[in-house]
Amino acid sequence: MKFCENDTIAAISTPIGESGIGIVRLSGPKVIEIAKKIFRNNKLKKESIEDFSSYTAHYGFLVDREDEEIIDETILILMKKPKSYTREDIIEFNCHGGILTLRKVLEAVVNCGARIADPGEFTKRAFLNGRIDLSQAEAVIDLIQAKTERSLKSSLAQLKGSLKEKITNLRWKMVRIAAEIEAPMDFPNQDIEEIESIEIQKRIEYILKEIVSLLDTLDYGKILKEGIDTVIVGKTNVGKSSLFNTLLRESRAIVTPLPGTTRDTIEELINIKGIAFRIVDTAGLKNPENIVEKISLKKRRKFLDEANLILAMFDVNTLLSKEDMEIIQEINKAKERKKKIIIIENKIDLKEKIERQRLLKLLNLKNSVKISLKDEIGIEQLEEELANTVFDGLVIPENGVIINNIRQAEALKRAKSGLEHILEGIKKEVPHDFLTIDLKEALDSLGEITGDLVSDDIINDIFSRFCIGK
Ligand SMILES: Nc1nc2c(ncn2[C@@H]2O[C@H](COP(=O)(O)OP(=O)(O)OP(=O)(O)O)[C@@H](O)[C@H]2O)c(=O)[nH]1
Ligand SMILES: [Mg+2]
Repeated sequence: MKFCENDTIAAISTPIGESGIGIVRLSGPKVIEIAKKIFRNNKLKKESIEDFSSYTAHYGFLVDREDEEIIDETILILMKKPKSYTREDIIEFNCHGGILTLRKVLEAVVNCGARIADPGEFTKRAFLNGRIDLSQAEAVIDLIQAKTERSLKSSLAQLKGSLKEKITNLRWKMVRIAAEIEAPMDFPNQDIEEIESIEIQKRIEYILKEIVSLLDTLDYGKILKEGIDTVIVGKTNVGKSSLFNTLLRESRAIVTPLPGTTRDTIEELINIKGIAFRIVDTAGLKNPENIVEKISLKKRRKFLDEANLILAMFDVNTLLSKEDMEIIQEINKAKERKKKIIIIENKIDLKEKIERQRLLKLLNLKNSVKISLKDEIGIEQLEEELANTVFDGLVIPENGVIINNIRQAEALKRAKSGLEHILEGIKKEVPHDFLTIDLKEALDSLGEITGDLVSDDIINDIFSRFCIGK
């Protein structure tokens, strides 16, 4: 990705397709000059856009600069630097939403000297111009891609700078330690007292603790961001597709009294209690010799393998069958890779025949959730259970500061090992000025999270994940 501050960039910032309005956005030093060439007021006269106040909207027309032919009706919004998203002058043309019109507007601004923006380039400028740090830029991507209100809230917190604040605070504490170690050496005539090892140790241990608890939020952060891979398994006719539809609140999967209704797996993203579950409905298998069922079985094993959460369904109205036993076996195999499992007993509106204690023992679990999809009993409890199971054993930070990507985690891990090295050094009574080397490395690692010290490659990688126009 090239970056030249003298460029003025432009992009269609709204999704491509038919819509009420569409926005073409420009940022850079020449936005006013460019807009003057194509923006006319309602009497089709030229406007002195430089006199517009910042954050005001102006009705008019966009024209082709060659022949003054009208391209579209528009509302121009000017945001003058530095109080704009990129800290440069920004102009947004609110146009009609058709793709042809928007392309024509984009073409017109390019003909006047703008360059088409790379994906994420507006946000990259915001970062390079110091308006946001890297963790906030990442929050912008998360915000755009947020699937549930919970993940939206956490991205908003990060966008507001909660992680940045935390990291800056920890770095500041480390800088102070380094300064206190170095001061007596740098100013030998000033009688500055040397900091004691035990004091350094105490402070490093505190910082280390904070870093470890931040690292612990990774699993929670990733769940908020990416959701939970969930699979529904059970014998034919147990009600898998009925459950899938109920959770989705939509008749997505076909449900019939015929065993073997679902032939292929179906997958949907379902929002339950603010968490995104990627749920797969699998096929029950009646006679595994059948060629279709052979493929279905393979698929089921693959999903069991990949899922984070297994919903194991049983019919209370029947005894445990051969098919049930096979599924239990498959689940237990998959369980070795520390997955979470919920036993669901369906059809409690019918007579109870299931050997519950035996079932619980076979799957080595203490509880099951009892429901009737037909009479809609127990659905709310099941949804509670789903949310609780997902968050069980995870660290949910009270202050809302979380990390949610590997880049941030790797940087924290490097800082962590640097600090651990310092603690070892203190034990071995190495001279204090050696400690500052590790301290500075740990400082740099933390700096990578906020982007105070990162390579161009990392920056380019982060911004290339954006959509165009952001
Ligand atoms: N009585 C009763 N019937 C139910 C209940 N839940 C589902 N059923 C019925 O059970 C039958 C099978 O339901 P499905 O949801 O298609 O079952 P499935 O597990 O997807 O079946 P396959 O796709 O064939 O493996 C349908 O006739 C449903 O109406 C329930 O709670 N009580
Ligand atoms: Mg089905």
